[in-house]
Amino acid sequence: MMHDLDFLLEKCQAGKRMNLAVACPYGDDVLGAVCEAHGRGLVNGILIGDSEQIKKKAQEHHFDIEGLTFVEEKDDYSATEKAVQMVSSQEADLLMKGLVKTAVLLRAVLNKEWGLRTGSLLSHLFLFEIPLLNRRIIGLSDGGMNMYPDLNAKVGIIENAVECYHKIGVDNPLIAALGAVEVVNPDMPATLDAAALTLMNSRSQIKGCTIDGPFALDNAISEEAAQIKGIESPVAGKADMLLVPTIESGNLIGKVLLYMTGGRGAGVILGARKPIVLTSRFDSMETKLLSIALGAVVASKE
Ligand code: COD
Repeated sequence: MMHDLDFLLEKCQAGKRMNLAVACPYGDDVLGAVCEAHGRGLVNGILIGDSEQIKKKAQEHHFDIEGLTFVEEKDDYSATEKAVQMVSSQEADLLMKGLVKTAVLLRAVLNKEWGLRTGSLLSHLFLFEIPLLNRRIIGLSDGGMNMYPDLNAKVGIIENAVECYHKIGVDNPLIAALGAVEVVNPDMPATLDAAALTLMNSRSQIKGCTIDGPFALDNAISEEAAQIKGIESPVAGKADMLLVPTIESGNLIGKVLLYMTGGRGAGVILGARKPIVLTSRFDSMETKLLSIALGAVVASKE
């Protein structure tokens, strides 16, 4: 069980400095985080957009832009395209979303000619550090990209997450497939998928992790709750990652953890040629910095 996300900053600092291409960094949130990450030596920041506007914003907020690279692309679509192309041509090692709509960036990433597709499913993984659980780290997928994943997509989501866990040093992540209850109920498709995934894992169709489910959220994260329900499982109460059934359930759990429990997090899109750092405007500077570090650690191991 991991605690405290600061290890990501340490791992990132100790590794090779990755080149981070940021599309449209006009918001003070992303620009501030990139300047901070660059200043700390975590990444080399490449800012793609209207340079004048970016510099003005940096000046307004006293951000240090010393050493950052500027690539001039005034139009948002061209800047997004350029940022994606810099990653596909290996001029940059990872991508970050600035002040551009998530769907616009993701569509550019999925572009068949110059995007970052690999043939695998792309999915979003968020690692949360939860103060109420002694800063325990719990991952969650997918609350950011795949809306209503079927069983096949859930396999893809798990495989992406497992690869990421291995890269950050967790050799056998414990994955809880969530539903509303901890028993299989044929009227609740999420519980059927959870049972199928558990069997696929036990028959080595999905490797590198231990999957169990269905679980309700409480018995996935609390050993006491699991005990009260009489659930015996290596994952019950100890889950490293929660596989959620829909984007709404994942997004809601994530927002509760970040904004109602004072937690921090780190989120990236996996399964593309390189990781994509995707944060929301309201995320704290720490969450953005940790997300950059997570992306850079994953990129450095590819
Ligand atoms: N992985 C790999 N390929 C994909 C994926 C994926 N997750 N999703 C779509 N594709 C491919 C399809 O196979 C197809 O070839 C092409 O992309 C277009 O597929 P569509 O028509 O289903 O995709 P779009 O363009 O309508 O939508 C793709 C988005 C990623 C934009 C869409 O799924 C989306 O908006 N997701 C939610 C993102 C969001 O709003 N997140 C906010 C919460 S933070």
